[in-house]
Amino acid sequence: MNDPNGLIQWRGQYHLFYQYNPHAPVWGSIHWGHAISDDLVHWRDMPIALEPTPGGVDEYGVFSGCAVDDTGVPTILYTGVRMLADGARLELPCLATSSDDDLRTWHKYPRNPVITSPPPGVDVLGFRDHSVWNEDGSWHQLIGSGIRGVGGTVFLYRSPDLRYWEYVQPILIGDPSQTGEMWECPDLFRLGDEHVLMVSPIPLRKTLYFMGSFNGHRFSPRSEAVLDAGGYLYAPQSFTDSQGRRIMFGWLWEGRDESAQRAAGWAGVMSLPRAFVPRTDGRLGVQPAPELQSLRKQHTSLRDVSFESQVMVDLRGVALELVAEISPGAATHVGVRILCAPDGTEQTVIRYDAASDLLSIDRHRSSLDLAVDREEHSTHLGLSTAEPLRLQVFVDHSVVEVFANGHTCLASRVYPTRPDSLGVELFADGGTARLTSLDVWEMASIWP
Ligand code: DQQ
Repeated sequence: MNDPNGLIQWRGQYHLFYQYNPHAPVWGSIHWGHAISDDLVHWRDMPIALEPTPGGVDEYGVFSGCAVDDTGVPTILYTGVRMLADGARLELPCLATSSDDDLRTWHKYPRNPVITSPPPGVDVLGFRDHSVWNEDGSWHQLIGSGIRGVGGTVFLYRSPDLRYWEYVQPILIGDPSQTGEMWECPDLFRLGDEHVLMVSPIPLRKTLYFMGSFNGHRFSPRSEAVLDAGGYLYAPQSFTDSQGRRIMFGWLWEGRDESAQRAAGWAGVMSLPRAFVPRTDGRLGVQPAPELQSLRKQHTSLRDVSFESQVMVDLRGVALELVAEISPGAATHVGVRILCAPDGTEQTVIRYDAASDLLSIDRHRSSLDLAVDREEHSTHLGLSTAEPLRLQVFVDHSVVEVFANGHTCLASRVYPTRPDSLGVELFADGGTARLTSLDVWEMASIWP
């Protein structure tokens, strides 16, 4: 699987569609897979929702798109892709509707594509992926693109009925030296008093977000940042649920090579659902969906401990949630080691460097398999002087997701080889740190 698609809460159920190759665990022959959940945690696999139509405008693939409620009719806008004789890809917006409550069956609009070409006179690098919403009685659609030699861009269209679209203009054009040449998977939403625009630029291999204002035809960015600094999250999509929350999923790609993916028989996972929350300090607030707490099982905790060197945690495992609040104090580095072998030959280190204010995931010793990714990823956390490090870490076999201080995320992939690489420990280097609280839970499986 790759990108999340068509996120929508319909008749009380959450629907997660996703880019899916049913034939092999590598990218290709793109269909839409489908899963349903009542609680964002437990999912039911559904039959394939959309497949390429031989001889149709999407015969090469049904690429990414989104879902909307068209006054009671669930409607998808996706990218239909066809190969041209010269080997170039023709990417055009297509529409499909469903008439069953589980959104199992989709009917492609017979007059697809709903937009027959990119904006005239513009030399585009791609024209795909959709963000659609209704405002002031009219439908708005964003399409990801890039203008050759100019930069990544997001085009805006408007429509009275989702079928007839009028081109408006680019809402934002990036600087190719900073933000890549083509923007995949644009997603625009309001959060508090501001707007957030996410894009996944080629060739950056990470997702950027801009915070700023959208006035109906142009987006004015106030700030720009990386959505997840772990190096694995890409092509996220968000939607508003019935509680008014803005929930996001992202694709986490693999950190092992194609032969290992073929041997495993699968590749790619969804991130945990994340909720965006407005903040007053100008940053984008992100937290794991609180529903995940329903998976908490066996628990251990520690309160108010001063420590230097290690503190062993008496819970071990490959499916854990850890919540810690640590004041570095005199320590130069503090953090947590997970998936540790008893002799330390395998371990993944989540480390905060107080002097440089860098939070990192260090995978140099994550796996004895030398073929998997092992480079470190880090980001500035922006802690103020007295602010403690607040970590929430989810470990799920090869997936590690770190949430820090309500605004910083690093998702990573690790592949320990030893069955006893299960240990958890806190550490402080170079001085005494203070642990205000630590809670660790073993997490239940989401599968019956
Ligand atoms: N994945 C899809 C595209 C999108 C890309 C194809 C991003 O629609 O641009 O599988 O990962």
